[in-house]
Amino acid sequence: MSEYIPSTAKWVREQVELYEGSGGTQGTTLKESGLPVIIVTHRGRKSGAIRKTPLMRAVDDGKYILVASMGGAPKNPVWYYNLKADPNVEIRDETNVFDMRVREISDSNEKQRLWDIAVAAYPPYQEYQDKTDRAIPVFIAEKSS
Ligand code: F42
Repeated sequence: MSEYIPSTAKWVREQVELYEGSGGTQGTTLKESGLPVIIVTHRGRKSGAIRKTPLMRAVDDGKYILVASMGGAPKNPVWYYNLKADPNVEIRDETNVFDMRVREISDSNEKQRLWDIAVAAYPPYQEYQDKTDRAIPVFIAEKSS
């Protein structure tokens, strides 16, 4: 069983600990925004370690939209590369945990459709995209079992 290596970002590490430690009953929103958050458990592509990444919850027809926004930073978050290397993830949505498989959306029309749903769920995504030349990647996560 690979070890879990927490995020290097304290606030992220603490949210994961509260969220999972409470069985998905606490720490399930983004700070004062009150907007819902999910936890994506994935595998480090170099370490093979278990990694856990909170993301905003955006759902389309039972599938989760994962937005590698990283606050509009010029570079993709590292978890983006982990998901590309191993698409099999676990998503915790409050008290529900699902085995899912992710795929990056490359079709521009489909990406725009999902992007609009994600922005409706978390409006700052649009500000992040507006402030960077990086095309913020979007994944869809579908139930694998
Ligand atoms: N980030 C988003 O991009 N989108 C969101 O919607 C979002 C929402 C959100 C809500 C709550 C919250 O607490 C955090 C939220 N975040 C959101 C932040 C998100 O959880 C991540 O912290 C952020 O996206 C940065 O992800 P990251 O994977 O770049 O994390 C860094 C800080 C990190 O943990 N780096 C590790 C380190 O040691 O530097 C490496 C992690 C890793 O995966 N290593 C790989 C391995 O093999 O283990 C190797 C990777 C490689 O290729 O080098």
